[in-house]
Amino acid sequence: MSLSRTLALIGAPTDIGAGHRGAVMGPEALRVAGLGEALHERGLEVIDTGNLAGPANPWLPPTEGYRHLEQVVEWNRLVMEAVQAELGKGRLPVLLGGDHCLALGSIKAVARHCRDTGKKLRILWLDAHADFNTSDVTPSGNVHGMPVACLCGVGPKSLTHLGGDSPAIDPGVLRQIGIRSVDQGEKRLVKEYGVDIYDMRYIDEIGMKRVMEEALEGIDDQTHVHVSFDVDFLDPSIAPGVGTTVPGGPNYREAQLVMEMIADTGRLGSLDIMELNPAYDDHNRTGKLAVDLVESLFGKSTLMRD
Ligand code: HAR
Ligand code: MN
Ligand code: MN
Ligand code: MN
Repeated sequence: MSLSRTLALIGAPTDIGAGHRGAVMGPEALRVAGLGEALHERGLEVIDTGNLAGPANPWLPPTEGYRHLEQVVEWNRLVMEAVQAELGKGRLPVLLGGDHCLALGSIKAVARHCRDTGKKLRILWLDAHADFNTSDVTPSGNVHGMPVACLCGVGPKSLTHLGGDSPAIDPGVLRQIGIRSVDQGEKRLVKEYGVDIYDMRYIDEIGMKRVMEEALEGIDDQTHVHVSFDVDFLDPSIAPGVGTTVPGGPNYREAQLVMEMIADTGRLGSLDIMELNPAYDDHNRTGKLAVDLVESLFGKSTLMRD
């Protein structure tokens, strides 16, 4: 990672795609936990672009399999435009969520940037969930369970065609790590689309080091690595501050190793920090842990190996 990189923090305060209220407070909790200062101390230039201003959450039941689709589209459009603008300035965008439906807008912009600059895209999706639901199979209608499907071209046209191109990505660029909650119909879809999933069973069996070696294989100096970090990736015993905890996630050291090994590639080009929900947290403990892990993602522990 070249330390001359300028990071742009983009706040997206909304829980429009979630099943619990509270991720709307995520960006501020990350700031209060010292995200900007910690990255600045790492020698990076950090510009906080403030918060995007999208529609309020009307908190309605699903219609035709989606909750708040119209507002989800609008928030994703704002995110896509903001991420695109920062990439265009040569900055590394850091999206502060907000719920994970917004990864659609973020990755739409990143995928286009890669096409325009001839870079190879690799997406590391750190999550307890596969987020590959559709309106037909979703148990909830919550769009934060659908962004990966939409990115692969499966979903409502207003999301799959956001920004004009569909599908945004080939499923082959995805590596999902930490997965342990996949709904019945969703299982069939991830198999059909061939999503590369490193689930907790596989992590238990071969260990995080080998998992990451496999997930990072093929990354070279022409690769743009995008990390979509859903904080519910982490075990709830260390990260209670999310709406949808799932037991049996990576522990502190496993999560650090994930971040350290990504840092070692030197190819991180964009980042989402999603689903932090201060309403469920304990004195911003999960926010502080997210900051600690993101510091490692930007090379905090690399000096120890020099
Ligand atoms: N799979 C469930 C659903 O679609 C829960 C999805 C929860 N998703 C997130 N992001 N919190 O990963 O409703
Ligand atoms: Mn997610
Ligand atoms: Mn999740
Ligand atoms: Mn790039």
